[in-house]
Amino acid sequence: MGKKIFKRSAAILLASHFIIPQVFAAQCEYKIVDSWGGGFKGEISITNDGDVNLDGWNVAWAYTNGETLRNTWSATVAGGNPYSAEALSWNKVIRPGRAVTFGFVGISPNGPATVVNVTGDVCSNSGQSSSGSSVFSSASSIPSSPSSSQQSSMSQSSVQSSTQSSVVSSVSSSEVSSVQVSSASESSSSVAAPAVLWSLDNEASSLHFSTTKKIHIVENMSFSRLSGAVTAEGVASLTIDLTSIQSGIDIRNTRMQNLLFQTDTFSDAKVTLPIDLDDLSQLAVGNIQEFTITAELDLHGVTQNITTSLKISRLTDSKIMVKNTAPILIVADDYSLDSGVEALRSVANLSSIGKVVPVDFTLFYNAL
Ligand code: UQ8
Repeated sequence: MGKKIFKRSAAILLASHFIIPQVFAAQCEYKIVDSWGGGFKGEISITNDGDVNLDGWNVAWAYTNGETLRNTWSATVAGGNPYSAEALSWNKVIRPGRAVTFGFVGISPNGPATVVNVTGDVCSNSGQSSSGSSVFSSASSIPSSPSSSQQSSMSQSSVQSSTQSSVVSSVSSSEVSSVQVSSASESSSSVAAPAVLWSLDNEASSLHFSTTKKIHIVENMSFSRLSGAVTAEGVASLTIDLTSIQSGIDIRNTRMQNLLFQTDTFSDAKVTLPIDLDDLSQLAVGNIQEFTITAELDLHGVTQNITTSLKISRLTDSKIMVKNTAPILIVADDYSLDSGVEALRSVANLSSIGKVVPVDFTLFYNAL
């Protein structure tokens, strides 16, 4: 049924393509969101300024000052220099007025990282209407929320309204009409952020982890400031304020913030995942259900997927509890935390510090 609608609307679009020239109206923007000695965190956003869905995107960019990328997220990034990025299954459709953002961490050995141009079919029409027309689909073919069976992780920031007006690149004025090049801030004024349906209750929620030193000494630590939401688009999130570390010793809190998490640059860790709101709506008050999920954890500028099992309990109509079924094992090296752990080991004069850290949480979400 859905396929029929899709085929019909695709046929209408195809037919209309020969009558009305297809307008490409995406702005591709490269931004440096953070930088530090020899490194940087960047983002590329693609904002659909047209009035039909943009279905599929692929962009490219090249560095001129020796920058190279180390970690990327929310896109399939390929190449050395130039680099290219292709949409993942969950973020290939960009609705009118919406933006998709993907990110990366890189090194910049020759001084501060530079802002570069982004190119791609979706970034301008530049006479490529035939290849470009295939990336637009009718709005009716787009599911309203991601399916829980999608294995790729979803970042809340991946589908968002863009409020940035800085450094819009790749849509050169010679290639596009003035209609297409509206600024991202202009387009964002008419775009509402995804509606938040559930909000994390920080007072009730907790997240603990255990550390090991000198082989046998295990200690429990936690974070006291957690926030998060579940949106109408089916994206659940958890943000951990890393400056709220509770290690039991003040000087240790400070050292872990400065030397390990580097909170001046990476103040939060963020977990995001797609959830199936329809599945959850079947969960009756008093019932518990186990789900296997894949989430994205963005920690210390590195994003990794975590697949784990969660127990979700509906406590009341307006309160849901989420617990991990088994400890989630975080390996410090996977998030480029190994040099920080080594620095702490040496400052504290310890013979060893374990690099595998079990994490447990109990989260409560209240309906808004
Ligand atoms: C409708 C409705 C509401 C539905 C909701 C349904 C739903 C499914 C919601 C989803 C909820 C959700 C968001 C679920 C999340 C799922 C997942 C996958 C969560 C992942 C959580 C996670 C793993 C978070 C990471 C937390 C984190 C940042 C932990 C820190 C880990 C590390 C690496 C710590 C380093 C510890 C270390 C090595 C310390 C070294 C150290 C030691 C040992 C020491 O002794 C010492 O003192 C001398 C030090 O000195 C300073 C040390 O540094």
